[in-house]
This record gives sequence, structure tokens and C-alpha cells, in this order.
Amino acid sequence: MTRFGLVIIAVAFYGASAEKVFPDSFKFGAAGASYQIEGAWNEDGKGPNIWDTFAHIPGKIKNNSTGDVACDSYHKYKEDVAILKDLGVKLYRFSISWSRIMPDGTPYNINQAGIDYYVNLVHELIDNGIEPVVTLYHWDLPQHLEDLGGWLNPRIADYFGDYARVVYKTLGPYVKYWITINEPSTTCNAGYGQGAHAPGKDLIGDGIYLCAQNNARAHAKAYRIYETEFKQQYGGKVTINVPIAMYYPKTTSSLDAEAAERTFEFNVGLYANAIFKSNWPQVVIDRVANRSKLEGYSFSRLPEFSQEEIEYISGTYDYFALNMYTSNIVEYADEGEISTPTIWLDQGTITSADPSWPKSASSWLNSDPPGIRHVLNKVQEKYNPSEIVITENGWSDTGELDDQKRITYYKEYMSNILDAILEDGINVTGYTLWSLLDNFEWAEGFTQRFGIIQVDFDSPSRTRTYKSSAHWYKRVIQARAIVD
Ligand code: GBH
Repeated sequence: MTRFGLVIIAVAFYGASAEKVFPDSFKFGAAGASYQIEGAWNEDGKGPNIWDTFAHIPGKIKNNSTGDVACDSYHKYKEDVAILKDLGVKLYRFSISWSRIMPDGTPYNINQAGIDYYVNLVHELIDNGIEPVVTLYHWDLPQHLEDLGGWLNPRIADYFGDYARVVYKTLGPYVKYWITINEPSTTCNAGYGQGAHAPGKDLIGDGIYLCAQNNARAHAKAYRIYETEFKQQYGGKVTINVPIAMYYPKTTSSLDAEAAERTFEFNVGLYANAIFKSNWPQVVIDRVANRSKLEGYSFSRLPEFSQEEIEYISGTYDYFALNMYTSNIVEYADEGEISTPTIWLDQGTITSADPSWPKSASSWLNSDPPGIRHVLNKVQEKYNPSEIVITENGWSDTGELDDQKRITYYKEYMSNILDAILEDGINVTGYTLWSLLDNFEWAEGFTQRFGIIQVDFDSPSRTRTYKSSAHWYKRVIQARAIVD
């Protein structure tokens, strides 16, 4: 009897914790991005970019904050790396400020001080046993290239290719994980769709599709350059990353199921399909063509790819990278009246949040932990990648040190990631949470904080302080399991 009881306890204990360990192939990490953390906006030869311009326009950013100094990581990168090392992370995802190394975006003028900064950062990481995950473009386009039309100009692909080549040449020997472009959907929706992000263009009916097309072209160019000129020598992996929310159909009706799928294709497929499959998603092609016709256009607002381009872009990935934060409920809607064209009318569905989901400080971000497991399965089913890296996942609040809600969010999301790995057999090899530091949250300025490390933006030294979540993450990394 006693012996039987002990066996039960042992099994229960084993089942609850000992079994649920992150596999050796899984690397814990943290992330940040150039404009959000570096500061030094006009130092050492850096040229202006669209976020410098945008943030300096009064009224664009909450409290008129800017990234002029941000976390001052340009000067404090050694302190950042020391924190990463203390946490025990094995991956650090950061982005390169294009205009810091090429002040006007072109290879004519290369700024050695900018190159040195990133070479020093990478060496500091490697010397401390941390692998760099490098994003080439996290939204800070050189202003000169915006003056040429930015992401609406097809030539951007050639400029981006030249930039990528300069970076591959300098950092190629040290970097194994590359991301060409962070979240093209946010660039296009917020930057060229609604204008809330730099460069502040409101072109929601047609500019957004030109932007999507040119992002695909630029990504493919940078991928092909690595593939033909560097891959053999350096053996790194290149991809793009896309934000993916979970889209649940509101009811079990087939109409809502179709609406949820269509919402996925307008938000994710528009940026992923040409790369991970081929061409635009069919439902996007059909709907934009149909509405364009009813609006009196002689062509679709969704531009076509040539057959040559389709082949050039298709298959330009070595792994899948996704940012996952939140979920949405999707409902079918009757076809909207013909009025001013927008991507939202093209998409034609109604999205909302479940009222039971805990709310963060960001309007778009609620906690739905099972969503991340659904998304991982969805990506596996739809694109069938051999490897997935979660390049962002995180929670915003107003900056408190005892950030228990962030811990709860991470605990539950990471537990679902673990289930996706252990029970669904999905090969998630890396996780760089967003973010290491509180930082410049774009149009929200410093009002929404995502860091596991607090930054005091009122102090000239931008003092870093561990939040409860940083202490917790350190213990998770040590245990390679989800701890209390
Ligand atoms: C990421 O985007 C960014 O890569 C990172 O720089 C940023 O700091 C971090 O997340 C936190 O925001 O307003 O409802 O239309 C996050 C994903 C996708 C969130 C687009 C905002 C707009 C949703 N973003 N989304 S909505």
C-alpha cells in the first residue's frame, strides 16, 4: 500500500516537471532593435533615417519622445552583453542601423565607425558565449532612400542588396542566423498604410501592396546574394520574419472558418506566401482584383509578379522566423460597399479580442497562451519548415519592477511552446524574447514597456535594473524548464 502510493507520487512528479525540459537543440535568447535601443542618432558619421525624421515631427510620437538617446546602447553595449551573459542566454537578436554604416543608404559612402560598432558588438557577444542573430532591417530606412520613394520604389531591392552585401562581408564569419527584414507587414500597414509609423504615409488602398511586393523583392535579393556569394564560405542561414497572430473563427460555421483563413492570408500570407510557397495567396489575388474592378480600375491594386520573379522569390529561406504575441477572433462579414479602397475592405472580415483574455498596456496585445501552440502548428502545416525560431514574444506594461503579469504571460506561452516541441514534434530551435530592455516603442514612445530589464530614461546614464521577470528568466534558463 505504502509502496504503491510512492510510485504514484513519483509518476506524478515526473510527469509534472522532470519530463518537461527544453531539448538541447533549443536556445534561449533575447532581442532588441537598432532605433529602439541605440541612440547616438547623429554621432560618428551616422546618416539620418526615416525614424529620426518622423520622431522629430511634433505630434507623431506619444509625449514627443524620440530615439535620439533611447537606451544609449551605442555606448553601453558592453553593459548589455554583460547582462545577457549573466542571464545565461545563448542568442542575442539585434538589428543593424543601415544609415549608421551607409549614411545615405548607398555603398558610395561607407562609415567605418558604424561598421566598427557592430563588429565590436559581435565580438563582445561571441567572447561571452552568445550567438548573434542579426536583422538587417528593423524599420529604420536611410532618409535618402525614402526620398527616392522608399518601399514604394522597386529599386529598393537593389539598394537593399548592396547594403546586405556590405554587412555579410563584415559580419559573415561570425553570424549564423540572419533575418533580412523584420515584419514587412508592419512596415507596410503602419508605415505606408495608415501612417502611424515612419515614413507616415497613408496609402492603405494601393501603396500597401506596392510596399509588400517590394519587401518580397528586397528580401529575395538579399537572400540570393548570401546564397551565391557567401553561403559556401560561412554556412549561415537566412530568412525573413513575420508577425503571426492566432486567428480563431468566431463560430463553427464554415463562413467564419473561411474568414479566419482569409484574415491569415491578408496579414501573413501577403508577406510569406511568395517566399515560403509561391506568388501571392490566391484569395488575396482574387479579392483585390474583384474589388479593384468594381471600383473602376482597369487593373488590380495588387501588382503582379512576373513568372521570373515568382521563381526568384520562391524558396528564399533556410528557416522560419516568426514573432508571436497575441490572438484574434474572426467573423465573416457580407461584402462591404464600394467606397474608398482599403486593404481592410479587401480583407472584408471582422476581428476582435476575446474579452476574457488579459490585456497588456498595448491595445493590440492580449494574453492567449494556447495561441502560440496553434500558430506553430499552423506554420508547420502550411509552410512545412525544417526549423522555426521564435524571434519575438513578449508583454507590455507601464514599467513596474515587480512585473508578475509578464512572468505569468511568459510562463504560459513558454509552456505552450514546450508542448508544441515535445507533443507536436515541432522543431523550435530558438527563442529571443521581446525584449531585453525597456525601449522606444515606436509611436507609443516610452509609454509601453516590454523589457525584462528596466531602463531609467530620466537618468543620463540610462540605468538598467533587473525586473522580477529577468530573475525568473535566468532561473528558467538554468533549469531549462519552466520554473515558478
Ligand atoms: C514588434 O511588432 C516589433 O518588431 C518590435 O519592434 C516592437 O517593439 C514589438 O513588436 C512590440 O510592439 O494596431 O491592431 O493594427 C509587434 C507586432 C504587429 C504589433 C502590428 C502591432 C499592429 C496591430 N506588431 N501590430 S494593430
